[in-house]
Amino acid sequence: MAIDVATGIARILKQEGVDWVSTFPVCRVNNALGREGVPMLMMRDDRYAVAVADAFSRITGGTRIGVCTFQGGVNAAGMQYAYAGLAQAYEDGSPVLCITDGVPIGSSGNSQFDFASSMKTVSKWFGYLDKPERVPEFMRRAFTMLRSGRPGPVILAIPHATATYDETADPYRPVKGWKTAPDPADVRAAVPMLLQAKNPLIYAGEGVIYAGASEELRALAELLNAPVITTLKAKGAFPESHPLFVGVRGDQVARYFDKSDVILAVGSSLSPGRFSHRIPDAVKKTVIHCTVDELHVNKIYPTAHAVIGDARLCLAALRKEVSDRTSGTGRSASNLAAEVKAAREEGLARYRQVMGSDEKPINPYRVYGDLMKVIDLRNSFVTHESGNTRDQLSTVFDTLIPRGFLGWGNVSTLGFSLAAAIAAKKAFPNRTSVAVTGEAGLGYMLGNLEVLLREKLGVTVLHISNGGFAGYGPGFWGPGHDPFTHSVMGPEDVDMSKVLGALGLHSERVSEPADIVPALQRALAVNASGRPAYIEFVCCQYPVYGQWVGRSAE
Ligand SMILES: Cc1ncc(C[n+]2csc(CCOP(=O)(O)OP(=O)(O)O)c2C)c(N)n1
Ligand SMILES: [Mg+2]
Repeated sequence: MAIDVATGIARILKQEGVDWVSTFPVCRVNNALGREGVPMLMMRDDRYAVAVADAFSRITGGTRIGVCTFQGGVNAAGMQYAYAGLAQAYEDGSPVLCITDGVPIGSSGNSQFDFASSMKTVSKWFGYLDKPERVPEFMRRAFTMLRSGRPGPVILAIPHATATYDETADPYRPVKGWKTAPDPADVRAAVPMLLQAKNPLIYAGEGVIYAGASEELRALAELLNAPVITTLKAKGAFPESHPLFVGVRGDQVARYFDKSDVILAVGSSLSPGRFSHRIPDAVKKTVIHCTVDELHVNKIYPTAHAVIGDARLCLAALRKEVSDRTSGTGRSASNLAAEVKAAREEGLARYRQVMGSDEKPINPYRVYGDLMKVIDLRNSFVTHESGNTRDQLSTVFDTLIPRGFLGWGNVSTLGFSLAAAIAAKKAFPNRTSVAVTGEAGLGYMLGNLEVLLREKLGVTVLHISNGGFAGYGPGFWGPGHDPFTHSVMGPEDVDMSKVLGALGLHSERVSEPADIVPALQRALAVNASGRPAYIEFVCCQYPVYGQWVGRSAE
């Protein structure tokens, strides 16, 4: 049975359980998606088309693959704009599938910008479909890469979407994805170090979420009696109400990093960046690195032992070994849990205080504190923006379930929060979905807010409106910091709630601290009937939050 390439791809996506595809036109595969009944979530620019699909893969921990299409080929305008989204997905290791038109044979080399080589720098695999009958082969390979090993984007370029092939010649069967289990010898070598440690510490990365390993992490932490720190992207991998949870950042995190003698890093590449910790005095500590990617071993710090494999299988193997060696009793550590809990409370005290603040303009922490009171923390999704909302929320937001909060951004690209909130609504329609942004993030997302209305997505955008880029204020990064690029029009100059109200969102502007809770409740109520909401909180600038350990001054 002869079918065209685009139809073949659309049918395979359906076989792979893909329910919708995000897009910004034009891409030839879209015609087949429409004909084959695959709904398209049309964003208002190409970067957001990528970002929504990327966020969907992240939020579902890779159990459901986000797919997007955008313009490529000889007029790769869409691809040039989508590049920002691709770079972000690649940087953060998100298993998103991107489909675009390829440059047809006979037209290569005509433009200045080299499509293929640029795509290769931001993908786990860039596939150029040079023959129509290779559709099943390429799709199999794509989904194998998307579901196995270290996650990352896959890009397929389709130069001739209307070329035909025989669909029955190589019938497509969905790909399951494979996990690797650790070498038992490595597990046996690692466990004595953990048991003999004076102050072991678990540093958990996003690999724990992709592996669905939160339960195993909790069980091992309890058995080892070890405090747990998570990375920004893994926030929520460990229940933050647990007495062994130290935090993501802040004074108590620094204290436990300093104090540790053995660090079990799991599901993290251990790459110190702008929004992660640098392990202090790492050469004097014993680092046990549990990772799916052996090329991350000895990347930055000397690795004493590596346990290579899927985080869930590694944690399960370590737990069994610890249990066997201790007759099930684990490592005793007297009142460690109470100590950790007290240290966390102490570290958070200054923020908890401002969470109850009545000051005007409103302190942003008051908004976060009230948000935590209003939403069901076990049935909600909240995400931050680049800027103070990231730094503040990742310091204080209580995340009780995996992906109850999405931390993102090894480098953090403004505007991603809206894409994440949309993806969360698609992944979990019954969960409250909230994006918290400053004015910079809002500027990026403005054009895409129409999507919420058109698609009836009950998402709430909370704007910490403080008239400037609070992290870029005069002197914030010490003497010599450039204060010239800080101020924008603020709440005295423009009422953004009117702007977004005119667009059709339920919108409010809140200046009184006492009005925060009722305004949030009204927003969530309209969300329940599929109407998006926007609340502008007239806030002060308050660039105060927990620090990353060992980050050099810039
Ligand atoms: C695409 C992109 N360009 C530049 C930056 C650098 N950047 C990070 S935060 C920020 C300003 C944030 O200000 P605002 O949104 O007002 O938040 P506030 O910190 O005031 O709450 C900028 C320019 C970035 N993160 N992403
Ligand atoms: Mg601001």
